[in-house]
Amino acid sequence: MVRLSRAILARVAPEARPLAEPRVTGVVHLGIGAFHRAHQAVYTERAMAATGDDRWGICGASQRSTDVADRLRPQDCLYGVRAGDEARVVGSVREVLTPGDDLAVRLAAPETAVVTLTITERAYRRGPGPGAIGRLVTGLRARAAADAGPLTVISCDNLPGNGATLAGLVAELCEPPLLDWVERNVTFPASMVDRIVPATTQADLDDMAARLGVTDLGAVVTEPFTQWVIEDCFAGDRPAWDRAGALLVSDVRPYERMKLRLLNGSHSAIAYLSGATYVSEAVGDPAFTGFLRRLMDEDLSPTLDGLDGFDLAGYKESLLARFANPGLRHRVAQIAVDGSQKLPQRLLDPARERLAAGHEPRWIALAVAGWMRHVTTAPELDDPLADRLRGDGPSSAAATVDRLLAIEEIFTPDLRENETFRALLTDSLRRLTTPGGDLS
Ligand code: CS2
Repeated sequence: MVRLSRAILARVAPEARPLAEPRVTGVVHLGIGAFHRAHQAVYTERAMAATGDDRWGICGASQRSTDVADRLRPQDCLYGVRAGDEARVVGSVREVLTPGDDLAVRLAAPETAVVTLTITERAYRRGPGPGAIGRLVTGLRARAAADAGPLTVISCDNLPGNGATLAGLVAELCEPPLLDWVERNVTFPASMVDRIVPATTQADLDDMAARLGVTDLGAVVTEPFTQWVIEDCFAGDRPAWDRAGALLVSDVRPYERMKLRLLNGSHSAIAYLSGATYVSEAVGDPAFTGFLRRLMDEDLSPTLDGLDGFDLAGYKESLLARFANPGLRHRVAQIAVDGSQKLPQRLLDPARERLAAGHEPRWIALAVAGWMRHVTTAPELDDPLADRLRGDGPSSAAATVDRLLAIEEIFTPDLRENETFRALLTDSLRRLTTPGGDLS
């Protein structure tokens, strides 16, 4: 079968062809994985289609490998997105850079007005080596030297206050004159992104080929639902993302907390407790769904505020329906990765708030104990703190809880010293690791 490219687009059904053909690259994206291709790239394409403003082509950079470049370059950067039963080719990406390519030259181009990032939670750790944020700063330095104008840098990673967090890490890497330029020319809006995008499988590629009638090695499969809430503080020009369904608001925090805690917190609980292979399988079990409802209703929802008039009950029901989507083969193992970087904002912040208010977050403790069991027993652990998490051989539940609670990058002192929390964790871990243990 012929490979997808601009030259053969006429073979693709008209309703499945790209909505826009950008003329200029106006957006640089760091971390061009499946999530970006199914989320921001789709918003950007729709924004161009809605306005006819074709200056917002995307230059996507990979952080670690040449895989995405190898897949997309032969296809003129075109790729298909299937959401539910609808599949079509997205046309907003114009260029893919590998880790070895010169990203700074793109960041210093005057046509570039916006940078977006999906570099995953672990990229925001202070660590050795330049990393994605180092590459961004190198680009900012080139842009300042070229006097190429203002820039908006939007973190699209699942972290609370992601804009301010990124701004802080960038500032740490800037020398004073550059810092001064950044303060005057660059903004870092916070944003909340939501769309479930499982890793693409060979079966997904085969399915896309059957639907499009051409081979597409860059295809992604996602759900119909999509959401993007962006803090409205742009330094300069931007794609009309609001015309594509994005919400521009003055305060992202209420949305961000709701999504990080209810969606991502439930996801992590599923990953560490369900024993299922796929998320949909986990929520097919009424007893497990009962647990998820209690986690959301009793431990997580009471920590949310600023949502007056918002239908929180409806939101929670819609989450369970999204998780149950049988068309999404979302592996729990994909969610279980990097737990040390995910747990704090998803489950530990709400636990701390519940404890401070005098409550016992027992469902959160059960999920955290599930993570403790996972990190001490999983045959392979994909986590930047893996060596410290694993421990050295079997130990009692109490000893495991003590050892893991002592890891300062994950647990703040107030949680570590909270006897109620420690007892809940120890009790939960004991029951989880006792054959036939009762989780209710
Ligand atoms: C998931 C997220 O892998 C994970 O940790 O919880 O990727 C989740 O699917 C997205 O945030 C949904 O918007």
